[in-house]
Amino acid sequence: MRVLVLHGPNLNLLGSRQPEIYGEATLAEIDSAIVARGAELGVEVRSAQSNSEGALVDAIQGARDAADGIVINPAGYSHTSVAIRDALLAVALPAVEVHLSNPSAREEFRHVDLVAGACLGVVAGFGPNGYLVALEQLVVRLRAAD
Ligand code: CA2
Repeated sequence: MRVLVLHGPNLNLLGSRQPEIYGEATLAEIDSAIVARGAELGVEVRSAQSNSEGALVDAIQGARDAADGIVINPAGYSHTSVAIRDALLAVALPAVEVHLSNPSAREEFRHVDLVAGACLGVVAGFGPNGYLVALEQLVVRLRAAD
């Protein structure tokens, strides 16, 4: 079983800025924890980060032949991107959305999420642990569908 983990814009800055909102873990540390949990679950995890909407769309399209499911933190694009939503719907792979913070408890513009409706569910507000929960629940659904 193969899972693609996608991180959206600015998440490459994790650990260096705004730790009061996003925590102190770096993206590399988060990715290592996801890969380690994947290994425990018998799942091969690949991850990628991009600041570009088009690159994220390309990665989702590429996952059609390279992954069984997707964990995605679309970051700021969650609130604006019809293109990422359409890409997820087009590839029709099971996906789980993750947010480190809880966008519903933040500014009103973060309350709109265009990507969530293309996902099985959303994990938000639990910091890096949210990625592990998202991976675990994605794997539960993939195994149930086998
Ligand atoms: O809470 C999340 O995971 C978000 O997806 C993060 C996005 C934000 O636009 C969403 O509303 C919620 C922002 C990512 C910015 O990441 C930074 C990391 C470190 C320092 C500055 C920004």
